[in-house]
Amino acid sequence: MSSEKFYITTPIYYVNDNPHIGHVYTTTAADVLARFHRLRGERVFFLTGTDEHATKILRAAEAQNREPREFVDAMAANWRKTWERMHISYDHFIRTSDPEHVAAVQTLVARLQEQGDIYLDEYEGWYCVPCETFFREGELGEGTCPDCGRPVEQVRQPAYFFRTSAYADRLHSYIEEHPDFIQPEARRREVLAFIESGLRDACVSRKHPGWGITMPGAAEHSVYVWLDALTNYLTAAGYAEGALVRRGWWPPDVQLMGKDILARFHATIWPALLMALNLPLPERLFAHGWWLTDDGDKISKSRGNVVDPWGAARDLAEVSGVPTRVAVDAVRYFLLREVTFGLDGSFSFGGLLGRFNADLANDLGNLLNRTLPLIERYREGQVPMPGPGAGGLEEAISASREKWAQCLETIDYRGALEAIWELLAAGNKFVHEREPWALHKAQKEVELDAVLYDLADCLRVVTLLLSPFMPVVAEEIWERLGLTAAGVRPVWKDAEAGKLPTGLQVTAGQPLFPRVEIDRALQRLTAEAEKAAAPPEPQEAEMETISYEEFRRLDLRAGRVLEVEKVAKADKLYRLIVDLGEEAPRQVVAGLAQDFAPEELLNRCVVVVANLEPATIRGVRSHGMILAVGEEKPVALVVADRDCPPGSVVR
Ligand code: ME8
Repeated sequence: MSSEKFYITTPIYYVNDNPHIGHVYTTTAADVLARFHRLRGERVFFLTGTDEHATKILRAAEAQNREPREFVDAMAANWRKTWERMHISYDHFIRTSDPEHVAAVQTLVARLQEQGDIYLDEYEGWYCVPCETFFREGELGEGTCPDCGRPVEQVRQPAYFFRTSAYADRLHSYIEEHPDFIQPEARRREVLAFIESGLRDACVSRKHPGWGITMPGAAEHSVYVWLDALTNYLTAAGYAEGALVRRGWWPPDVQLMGKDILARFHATIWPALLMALNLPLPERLFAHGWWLTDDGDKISKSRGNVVDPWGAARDLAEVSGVPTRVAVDAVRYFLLREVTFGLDGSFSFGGLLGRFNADLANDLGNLLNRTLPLIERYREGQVPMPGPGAGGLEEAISASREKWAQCLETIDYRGALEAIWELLAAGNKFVHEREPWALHKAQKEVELDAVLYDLADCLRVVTLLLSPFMPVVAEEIWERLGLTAAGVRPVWKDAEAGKLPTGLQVTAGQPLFPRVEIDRALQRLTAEAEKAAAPPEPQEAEMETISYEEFRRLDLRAGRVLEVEKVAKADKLYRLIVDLGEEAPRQVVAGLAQDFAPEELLNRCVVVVANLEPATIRGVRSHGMILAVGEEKPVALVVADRDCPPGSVVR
């Protein structure tokens, strides 16, 4: 890793839907590394953005009757908003529809055409739209996409190909000779095996759907969305302007992504492209695992089982009483602490609350709530002079800092957080053993000064080390320690014992992390969710009349129920997957669990309010409402009396 500059990237995300916890995971992980390198005083370029030319995006826009341009503009704005809310400190947000990027792709493709690395041939095979991936006959799993299991479309058309095969041997040797290039190790071996199984030339164009970047010199073809997307890393570093060297970012130091897009794309086509362009390869590709739902399904936009990270933060804020900004930091913390980076993990709100109580309210909260109030009580809020006997936590501080830095250099977030928590444990043990209250009672003022100084100093180092993970919380503690008012900036070289200026005025304030009663909190959220999902109360009062135009604003559709399952710990709620004839089936949460057994709902043709504003109910996203009749329980379901194609309009 270069010591002067640090270029880090996330994948650029498809904008057919809003971000979910998986995207937040990758982007937060990148954010932590970016902040870590900034803390060390390096020049950092942190890139993220949106991938906008996919077929599924065109279809999502069409499904909403919107112009693709207007649709992607609105969606890209949502993604930026999410990154703002999640405290993501990106340096550049790239969109594949940026004119600068379109120019970069066309320059790159034209150059590869000229040198014969991109050539025209005929493609015959299959295409999976949700995965935006080409497959050959033998690669299909029972006639469906081998990656996601959904139906594929047959494609036979003249198409352009990139000569990946020509670089296979070079790439294989490169990966063997550079063991750090692809991580974790298990993924590196998978990639080597994938290359050994034979790399075919990649199809890099599609028949132009009227949306996407046009192939240079071939107006009837558009550039395949993956070639378009991968180029973003070059665009942002100055490729189109011929400024790659001048800007000095190239090559990326770390590229993060999920394991789904490593072997087929980032570890093969991508480095092969760079080899063809004679450009240095990224220093390191790190593929992390998947966040799964409680029942082991991958969380995915296309599958509709989205966990909304902002919703989770808001729920946490609601049940704990902390400001949402603090809750966001707690979600960031949870994501990187819960699972070793590289492995799969499963997300549950109860798990988040558990860590909130144990790690934040207890361990971090204890050190805070002991140190600052004691300084207020015994020293009128002024950090005392250290004097003789101070430095009792010096060893713990230096061990923690070393481990933390080493872990972050090797992209081990969990290890880095554990290092901080070891220091917290040492700090809490120190209070317990030195008993500042007893020193006060015995009027051992010099010793008390030393203990209070050491504790505040320890808290300062904890805050520095925590700041890449929980930037808002770190700012808050920094302020309470009086460091902000004293104009002290958090810098890496100060992560040592004894660097706390004396005479600072500290403020204890309210506890940052009040303990949450987990069972009560879950019950409360469930009750609210049930209320939100319950059929509306029948209206006694006379209803206002509405015009036909007003009625037409309701988008009522026939939907086929594909899956039904109970929402965990919610007696009345079902999570249903409903086919509305759209590209991806919808997920709807409905309060029908006490009225119907799942099999009574399965395959029924129900009526859905399709344009109801999506809501997150108990961390489960619900998009649409199923209509039912009646005040009496059980309610009756509104169904079509014969089979209708999903998506049919109800008038
Ligand atoms: O693949 N768990 O975009 P995408 C963990 N546009 N991470 C997850 C996840 C999950 N359940 N689901 C998604 C694309 N991710 C392309 C990339 S790059 C040149 C083009 C994260 O919107 C993970 O990083 O489908 C994964 O690789 C990425 O989101 C896929 O996002």
